Amino acid sequence: MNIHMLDKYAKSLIKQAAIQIRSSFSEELIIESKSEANDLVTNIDKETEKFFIRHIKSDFPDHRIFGEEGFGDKIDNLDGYVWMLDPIDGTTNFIHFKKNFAISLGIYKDGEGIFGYIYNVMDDDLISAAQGQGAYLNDVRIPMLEKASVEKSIIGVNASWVIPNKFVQHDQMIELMQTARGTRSFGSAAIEIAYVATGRLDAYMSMRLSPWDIAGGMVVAKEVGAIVTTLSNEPINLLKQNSFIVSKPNLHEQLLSKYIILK
Ligand code: 2AM
Ligand code: CA
Ligand code: CA
Ligand code: CA
Repeated sequence: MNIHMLDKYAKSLIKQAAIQIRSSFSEELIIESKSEANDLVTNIDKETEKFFIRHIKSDFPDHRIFGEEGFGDKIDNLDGYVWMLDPIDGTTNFIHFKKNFAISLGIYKDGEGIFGYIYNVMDDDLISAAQGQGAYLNDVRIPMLEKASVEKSIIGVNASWVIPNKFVQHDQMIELMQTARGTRSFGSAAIEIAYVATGRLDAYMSMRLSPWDIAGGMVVAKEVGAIVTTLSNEPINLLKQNSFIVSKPNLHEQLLSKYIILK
């Protein structure tokens, strides 16, 4: 299969999975807790991951899958093709709002992002990117990002930033909140990265994300000129959890130099 067919195949799997997720609303949801009471998973997260794995394993036996719910492979290197999948990013939104959740998928080859997808299931918006080929919102090319000042920017952050943390001094966080035009929190890292890529948010940051939350979004971000690093301005390591910032280029520099000052 050539690389263009792989892209079409991945998009088709995403759309099929989404149809199953939407139709699940007519059935009773089974909700369980994972590591802690607020860390939820449903039967649909698991079934969706299994759906992808069943197809990928059958059609690409030498590809590996790194999925949140653990039905894929144990990944300790990025050799060959690795599909990084979050079957439902924003499970709490899925359960409570029945919207604002996404299928997040990155296809990597020897550690390089080849394809990235973020599919907002209920909005029917597919953000996709192929390495070196630009990024698209459905069939429309997403323009390269332009500059933004802190004063005119909307920053994606969630309420956990008010809790003392190792990434920012409290005073600097207050100053950032007072200076920025606004903040937003959408409850899905993948959707928030997609919003930065499409210019709706100017930056998004999180203290801890997993590879499947960000792998697809990183391919998209690169294609529109967004900068992605950890909050310590280091490259992301897709084999472990990382702190995370994605931003318009000049804003990334301003945020890290002026506001996000490691303790
Ligand atoms: P999830 O819905 O796939 O679990 C919510 O703020 C965002 O953070 C979602 O993208 C969510 O992904 C992710 N998230 C939730 N719990 C997390 C955890 N314990 N570690 C890392 N990311 C988490
Ligand atoms: Ca989860
Ligand atoms: Ca996730
Ligand atoms: Ca998930």
